[in-house]
Amino acid sequence: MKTRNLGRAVAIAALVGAVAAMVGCMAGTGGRGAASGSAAQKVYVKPGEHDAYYGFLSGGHHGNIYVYGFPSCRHITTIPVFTPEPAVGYGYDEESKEMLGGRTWGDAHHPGMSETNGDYDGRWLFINDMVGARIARIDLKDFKTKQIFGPIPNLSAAHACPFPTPNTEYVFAASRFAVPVPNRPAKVEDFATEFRGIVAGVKVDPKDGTMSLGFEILMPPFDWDLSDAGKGPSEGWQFFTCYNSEMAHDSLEIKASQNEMDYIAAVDWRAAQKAVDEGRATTIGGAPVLDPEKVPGIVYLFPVPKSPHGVDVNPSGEYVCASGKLQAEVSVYSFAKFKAAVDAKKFDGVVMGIPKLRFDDVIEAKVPVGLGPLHTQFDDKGFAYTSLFLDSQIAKWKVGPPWNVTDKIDVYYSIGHLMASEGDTRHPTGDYVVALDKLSKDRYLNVGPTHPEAAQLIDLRGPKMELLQDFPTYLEPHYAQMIRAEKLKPITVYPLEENTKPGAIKRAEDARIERKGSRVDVYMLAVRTHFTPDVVRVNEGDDVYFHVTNLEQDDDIAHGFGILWSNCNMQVEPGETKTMHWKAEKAGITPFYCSNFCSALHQEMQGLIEVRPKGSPVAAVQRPDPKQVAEIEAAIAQR
Ligand code: RUQ
Ligand code: CUA
Repeated sequence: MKTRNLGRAVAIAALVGAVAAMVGCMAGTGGRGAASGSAAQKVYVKPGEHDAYYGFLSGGHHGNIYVYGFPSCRHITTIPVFTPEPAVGYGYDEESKEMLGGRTWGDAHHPGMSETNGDYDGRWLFINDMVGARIARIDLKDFKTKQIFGPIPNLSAAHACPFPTPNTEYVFAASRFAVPVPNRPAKVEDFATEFRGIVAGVKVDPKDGTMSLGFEILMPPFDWDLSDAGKGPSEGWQFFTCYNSEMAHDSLEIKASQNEMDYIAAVDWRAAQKAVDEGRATTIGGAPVLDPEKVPGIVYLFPVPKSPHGVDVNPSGEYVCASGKLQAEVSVYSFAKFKAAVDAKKFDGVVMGIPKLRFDDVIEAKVPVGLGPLHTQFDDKGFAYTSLFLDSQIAKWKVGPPWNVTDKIDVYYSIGHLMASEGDTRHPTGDYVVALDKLSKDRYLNVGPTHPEAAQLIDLRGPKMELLQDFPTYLEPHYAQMIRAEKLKPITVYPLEENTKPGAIKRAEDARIERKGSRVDVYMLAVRTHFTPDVVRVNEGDDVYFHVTNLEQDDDIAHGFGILWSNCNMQVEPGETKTMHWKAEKAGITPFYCSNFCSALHQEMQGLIEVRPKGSPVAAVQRPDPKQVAEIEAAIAQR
């Protein structure tokens, strides 16, 4: 016991010393984590100071996006996307409810930052819902989900998605599971003849990011897995890996691992769009679908060993890297060789109308990285980093002769994706890579059988990779994006003068309750520390729509609006108006209140709904007491 205490005292003394040294060292680093020193110093961001990077981690089957700061590895916020979120009322107010379309989950795998000239431009973040074949757009001006596009017709799940093109002309989706197209009754034994895959090109409006369907291509019934956009010399092409070229419909873990080679499909998206514009598509399920048998020149196949997973184009755009899950190497293809073979029409047969190239005609190098290679990212010094699921390692290798592995680092445990800082762009920064590990096992305090996911920050700046920090995440990041913080300039309030929502009011004297039949519209103002009106009279059976405008223009002063005994709650941010429906089920009194702590008198920010018996006489328009209105106006003027 005594020795243990002594050991502890020594440890504490050492720690105090270390912290003192650290504080000394940190002076002048701007709190963004030191470039040299211990791992602790490198992730230390002084209280009150900001991280150098934003990280956007997909939430997997939690259906949202987690925002982290790096190098501190602090979880900053969660952006709800495909799943309702009661704290902010996402999926509770009318607009977000409509966007979700009644669905309450999604499986979010691959966040994709919008790009200009192949680099992150900080405008939008796209994220797929694999299971629902949908793509969402988050506006990085306010970190809010603005559009959910889909379900994309004919597509059964969208895993190879969204992977934006270098100027965000398109985001893509490809079906993970083959089904009949159009979907109709069929026998699963007829998989090879009746079923099809689909690649979809989803157009992105360059001004506001609005997505719409550009084209679809009928593909063989393989399981389309991952994607990446060509850049530089390969710009204009989109690459997709697949497994199950065996076209098995059961026992896939055995039957889909038989072929020596599966494929990468290379789609010429400009040619595909042109073919649609020329009217060469057939409409299936409302989508313009191109059949490669009838429209040649839009897609080609080349072989990849042993059930590939990730496909990643290097920063210069010269090489396409793919890893067979059951092959201990990364296959590096030369885009120039691919293009030359296509131009020379050097084909090795055709698969359902799609010309196939010879492996030897396109391969540039085979890099022996280790077991279970999945995904590859890049730095600014000509190196690539490949995650090794089976070895639980990251391998660093040289892109270019001698194509050798120069370093390896252990990760804990079973890494899936990895994310380097701006590591899938034309100009990676080469600072960090985050390992997104599938299993955390013993790395954290035991919280029962549902373990957290494990992520690890690794420094790339030295000659050898260095593990800096472990951090748990909630279920379940797949891919992520890391962008330099200075590229994002989010707003902190919604300017009131730009609020043109139909339900918005900006003065207390405009607060009112209007009735048309059994529909009641409440135009309500929320400002510290009052709802106007705070007494609402309705009749039993009424459909009440609360349009709540938060008049604040100060940072971080959001008001909540929650109604007792109901499923109704939302958060209204400074300058924002939100609408929420509430059904007056039962005569009696129903209180409502501000559910988001906003001020010293937050607790007083409440009101009453007087629900009268059905058919009680109520005025067509009710206005709050003029004296109360005058008080509120005076209070607003004083701020
Ligand atoms: S996957 S572990 Cu959904 Cu992107 Cu590769
Ligand atoms: Cu408004 Cu609390």
